[in-house]
Amino acid sequence: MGKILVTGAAGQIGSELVVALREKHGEENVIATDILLKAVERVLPSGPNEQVDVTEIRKLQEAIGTWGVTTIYHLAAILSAAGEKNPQTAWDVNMKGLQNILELSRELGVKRVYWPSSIAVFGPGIPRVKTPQDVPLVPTTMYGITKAAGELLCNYYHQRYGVDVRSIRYPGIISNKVPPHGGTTDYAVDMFYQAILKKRYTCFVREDTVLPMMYMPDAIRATLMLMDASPKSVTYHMGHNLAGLSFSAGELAREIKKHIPGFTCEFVPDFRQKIADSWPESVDDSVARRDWGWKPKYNLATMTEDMIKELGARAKQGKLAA
Ligand code: NAD
Ligand code: AKB
Repeated sequence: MGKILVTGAAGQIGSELVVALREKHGEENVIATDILLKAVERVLPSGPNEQVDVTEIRKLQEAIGTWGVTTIYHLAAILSAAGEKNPQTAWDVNMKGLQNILELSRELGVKRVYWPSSIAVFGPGIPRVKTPQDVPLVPTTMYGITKAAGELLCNYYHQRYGVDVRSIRYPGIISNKVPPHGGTTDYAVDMFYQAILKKRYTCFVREDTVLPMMYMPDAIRATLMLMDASPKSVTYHMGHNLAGLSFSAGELAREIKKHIPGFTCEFVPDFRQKIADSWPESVDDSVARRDWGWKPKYNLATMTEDMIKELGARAKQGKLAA
């Protein structure tokens, strides 16, 4: 079989997606790459790993050619909060990286490409509850701009060159293996770590802030479902809306308190509040449900229970650090 290349593999999603792909396709068939080789070797100690900067087209070309890559999961990116601190870098990494991947896929005949978009494509002036799939995309962050432009670029490469590129507008992803960094939805993960380690947390968005979120097992399952779907059932080559859970920061704190009664949370909004306020509270994912059978499994209660079980077990072994 052709090999699978994953970029940005050391990150929050890559570190778990690579494990799922290696389980499904065989360890030797999935090449995990990241700009940080040491980080990828630490989180994915077995299987082929390589240092690849996605902004360097020659290095990418060499990796795709040498390994005989037929499928790419392109995850490398700068996220929303980090992108607001350094918009130029966010543009360079997110746009140049995606263009390099699409161009090489066209040139070298890569059969299928996965590229995640985000709820960050949305901006003000649209319904914030059950945001429809097709609304004007007017994001207010550089990250959101790169995701909206990236969706158009994916659609262009599909229509013009037939590149089979597929995409999901991930909500904020909640997970317990590699902590997130540089995003606006990070508080929904940080809260768990701090509740377990210190029994208190200072949350950087208001208590009533509601955002769409998803537990990692659902996100991985959705990604594999979309990539396995037959080309006929994938009618969309821009990002698919995907709903999992929607809750306020206060509701999450109260749910955690059910398991850790002494937990206290205060809410001290910083610059990320403005980003959160520009995003939907929930999205309408009927296209993904209709076209490739998407349905989430986790709700707030089951996700919280599982997070606390996993992180609590690591804390007991002295292996948990935020
Ligand atoms: P992350 O920040 O945890 O990981 C990104 C990885 O990319 C890091 O390991 C980093 O070292 C690497 N990277 C950065 N610049 C690079 C470069 N020039 N070349 C190669 N690698 C580089 O991000 P994540 O949360 O795992 O997100 C993965 C993808 O999913 C991104 O495209 C992100 O926009 C998207 N997404 C994530 C979420 C979420 O909540 N985690 C939500 C929506 C969309
Ligand atoms: C971020 O907060 O930047 C990401 C995202 C929703 O794209 N988690």
